[in-house]
Amino acid sequence: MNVHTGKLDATGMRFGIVVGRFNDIVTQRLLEGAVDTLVRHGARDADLVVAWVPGAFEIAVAAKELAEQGNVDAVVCLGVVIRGQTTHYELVAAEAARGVAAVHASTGVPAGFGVVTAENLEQALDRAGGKAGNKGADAAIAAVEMVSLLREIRRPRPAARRSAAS
Ligand code: INI
Repeated sequence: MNVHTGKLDATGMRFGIVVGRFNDIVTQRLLEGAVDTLVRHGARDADLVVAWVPGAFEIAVAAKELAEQGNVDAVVCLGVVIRGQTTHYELVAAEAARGVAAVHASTGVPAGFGVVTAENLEQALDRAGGKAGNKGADAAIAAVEMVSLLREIRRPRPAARRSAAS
C-alpha cells in the first residue's frame, strides 16, 4: 500500500498571500498569523509575496494571477466577511469560497482558504489570533501540507520489479 502524506516543512517553498483590506483590523492579524506560521515552518521571508485586494470578492482573481505566473508553490487566501443587514454578506462569502476553490482546481496550485465568516466583529477577532485560534495560520499550514503532499504524489517512483516468472 502506498500512502502519501504531506510534511509540515516549508523550507524552500514560495508563497503568495492574498489578503482583503475590508475589515483590515481583522485581516491584518490573519496576515500576521499566516506569515509567522510560514516562517516558523521554514519559509524565507523573501519567498513570500503579499497582495492586498479591496475585499474578499477580489481575492480569487489575484490568487489566480499569482498561481498562473508560476513563481509560487501555493497561495494563501485571507479575508473576513461579517454578516450585515443585507444578503450582500452571503454573496461575498460564497463568491470568495467558490473563487478560491476554482483557482485551486484550475491551476493545480494549492490554495489555503483563510476567509473567516462571522456574525460580528468579536467573533471574527476570536478567529484572528483570539480564543478560537488564527485562521490565517491554519490556511498557511494547510498550504504547506498540500505543497508537500503534491510533490510527494508527483515524485516519480521506481518501476515495480518484474517477477522472475513473467
Ligand atoms: N468584503 C469583505 O471582504 N468582507 C465583507 O464583509 C464585505 N461585505 O460584507 O460587504 C465585503 N464587501 C466588499 C467586496 O468584497 C468587494 O470588495 C466590493 O463589493 C467591490 O467589488
